Amino acid sequence: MTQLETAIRGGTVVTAEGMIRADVGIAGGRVVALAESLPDAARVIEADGLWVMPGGVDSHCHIEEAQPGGGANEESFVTASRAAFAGGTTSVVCFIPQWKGGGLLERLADVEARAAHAMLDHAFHQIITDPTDAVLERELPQVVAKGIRSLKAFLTYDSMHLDDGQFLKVLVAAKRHGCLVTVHCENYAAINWRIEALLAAGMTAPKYHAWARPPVVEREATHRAIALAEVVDQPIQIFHVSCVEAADEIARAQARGVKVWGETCPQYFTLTAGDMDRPGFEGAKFMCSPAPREAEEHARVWEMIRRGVLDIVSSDHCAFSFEGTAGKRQNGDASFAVIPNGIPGLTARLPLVFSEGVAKGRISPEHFVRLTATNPAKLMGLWPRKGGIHIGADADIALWDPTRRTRLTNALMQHAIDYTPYEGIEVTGWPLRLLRRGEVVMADGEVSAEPGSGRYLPRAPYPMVAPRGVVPFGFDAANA
Ligand code: DUC
Ligand code: ZN
Ligand code: ZN
Repeated sequence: MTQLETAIRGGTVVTAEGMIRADVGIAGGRVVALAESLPDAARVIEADGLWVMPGGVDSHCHIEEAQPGGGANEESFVTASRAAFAGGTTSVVCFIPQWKGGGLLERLADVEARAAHAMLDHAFHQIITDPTDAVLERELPQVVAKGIRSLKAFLTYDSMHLDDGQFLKVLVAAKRHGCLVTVHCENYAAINWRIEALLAAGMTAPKYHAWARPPVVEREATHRAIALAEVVDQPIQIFHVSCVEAADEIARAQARGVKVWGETCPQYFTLTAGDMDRPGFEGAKFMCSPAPREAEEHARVWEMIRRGVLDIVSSDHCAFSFEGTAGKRQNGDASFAVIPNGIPGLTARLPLVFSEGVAKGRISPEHFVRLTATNPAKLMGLWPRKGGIHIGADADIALWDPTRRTRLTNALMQHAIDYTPYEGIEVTGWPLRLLRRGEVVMADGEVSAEPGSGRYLPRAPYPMVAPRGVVPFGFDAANA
């Protein structure tokens, strides 16, 4: 047998398929042995009473994303790595922006330079906001050649939204290049119309963020995104599904055989529209898009998770501090329409899914692993290297105490942000230790990785995002 560098002994290994009592042997940063009992290794980690689970894969995080007006998200690749490790996550997929009127390649170079400081392993989605022929024909092939195999489309926001014609162009380009398309689904015109009316009526407080973008605008855009993807025969993932109305659209399409996947986030089963109505300006701390819904929606989201309609839980970590020049209050107590959208969640994601899901008996431990590690790794083309504990996989392993109770505080998040929307929530289940490629990068909350030790994860073509070969009248307009 290969000489073991590390043996994790005495724990219960939890994977997407099952739970078994097994020791895990690690060499060269990979899992090389799974056995009832392993011989001594250079280092032995005792895991009696603990669950040995794959490190989390968070396939939707905004990290150090540069802004057109200068500056970048407060969360740097270093602080985000610390936050992720503190919560049991070892890999992320984050974003390369495109600014309207600009190209892809200059932004790619900038992101690569920033990500060189990461401790996390990381891959990228390419955001497309301006799908000109030059961008799609000359630049996109170079982006794909770098191993970037998912494109992100926004159907709302002034600075990012695509109309139907532009969205179709992105779908076609993705189909030609073997990429997944991920989509932010909300109706642009309807939201802007409601924002104008709310502001004109003097309804400016943070809680009106939810009033501006009710579930129907999410449902409509989800339906339209799926329909257009179906016309092109291009697989898509619907990002951050907040409500059953939108999830129902996904379920219907899945039943027709369409290749569409649904992601949700912890904010949609823990936060509510009522949180945005907290006294003073506090509500801004809970503002993200889509907006958190009424409390009754939480059980419906869980039902969609249980059914497998929503098969990934990401954080959509898109963090702005409350105070400070780039924060939620950068414009003072201004209207909801100018408060930056997004909340931090990289650290809290796994404990919240575990606590609300496994500890409350809504899902099995195996389902937890699927939602938070295996499914994102598969859908993003990172499997079998990431997302599981099997021979040959990177030894990204979290040791969980499934019974430990923890009250969430901002200090525990270890991010660069001055608040957490989850302050005070008590969770059951917590990661005590984390290995990234066999190296202990977190022990009892102490993060020890070196900046720059994270690896970029280029993605090769993968069959999961291949088109079905079903197009209207058998005529493939994307390849005519
Ligand atoms: N959509 C995202 O995907 N992330 C942050 C903000 C948003 O609207
Ligand atoms: Zn979005
Ligand atoms: Zn996002």
